[in-house]
Amino acid sequence: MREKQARARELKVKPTVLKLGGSVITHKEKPLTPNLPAIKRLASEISRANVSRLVLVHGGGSFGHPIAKQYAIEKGYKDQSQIIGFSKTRQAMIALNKLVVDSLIQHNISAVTVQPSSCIITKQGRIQLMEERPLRKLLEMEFVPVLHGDAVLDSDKGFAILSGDQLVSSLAIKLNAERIIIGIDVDGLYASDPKTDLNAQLIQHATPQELRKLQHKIEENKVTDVTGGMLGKIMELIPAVEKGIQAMIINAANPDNVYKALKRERVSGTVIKRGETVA
Ligand code: IP8
Repeated sequence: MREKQARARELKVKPTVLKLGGSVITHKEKPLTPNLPAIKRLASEISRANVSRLVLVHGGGSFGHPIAKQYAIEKGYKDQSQIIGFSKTRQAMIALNKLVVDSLIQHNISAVTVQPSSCIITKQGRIQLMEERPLRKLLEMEFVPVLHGDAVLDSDKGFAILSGDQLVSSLAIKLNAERIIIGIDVDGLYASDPKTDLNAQLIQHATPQELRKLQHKIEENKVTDVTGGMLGKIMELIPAVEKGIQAMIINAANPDNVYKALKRERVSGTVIKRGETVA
């Protein structure tokens, strides 16, 4: 009975899932270098927005990716020399997560880390098992759970890298989220790389079908991400969007964008939703 009442209460406010990209909270080109002013600013924006039922996920940036790449963790277990790399990748993510959560707490947000590697197992890199009960309970009690891309155990490959984006999509579906906000370091999804192409065009609206069609046109950016470039990350959102959850991709490096998106104020970016587009 109590369980039922709690579930009913929980459904009254659907959660918002916000991802802070690794390229925003770290200096991507300098290994193990956080962007502390950005972390602090984002914590302040999240605090000001004061959204109830918020789930935060952050990426790996220059903490998770270079180490995971060095030891080819995303390829799964091949030999013993990778084992220490798995530990180092996990530890780097814990270090980055601590900076994020410390800053959130300093801004009076009741943030609590939920380490994905402790509650998720993947199969060929895809989430196979997730213990979500602690997460639900945290939300019910108005905590802000903070998860992150992680090095996780994999039932086929031994281990794998779980991207924050796959996690966002999966969490949004499991928790019946209202919407997803993805904060990256450019204004949204472009038809070509805006960092190298001055004429790159921002895609303001897209449906999953349109994204699939665009897939062959959009250039993958050649970053050091072991979890794929921008397009791969965006494609991860499709299962959630197909369930009716709207996803918005915004530039979190621009002050106040995350605040505005959380408050449902106008922000330029890419909106991905099911059905007809106006673009
Ligand atoms: O930055 C990857 O998460 P992402 C996390 O969301 C690691 O792709 C450990 C590389």
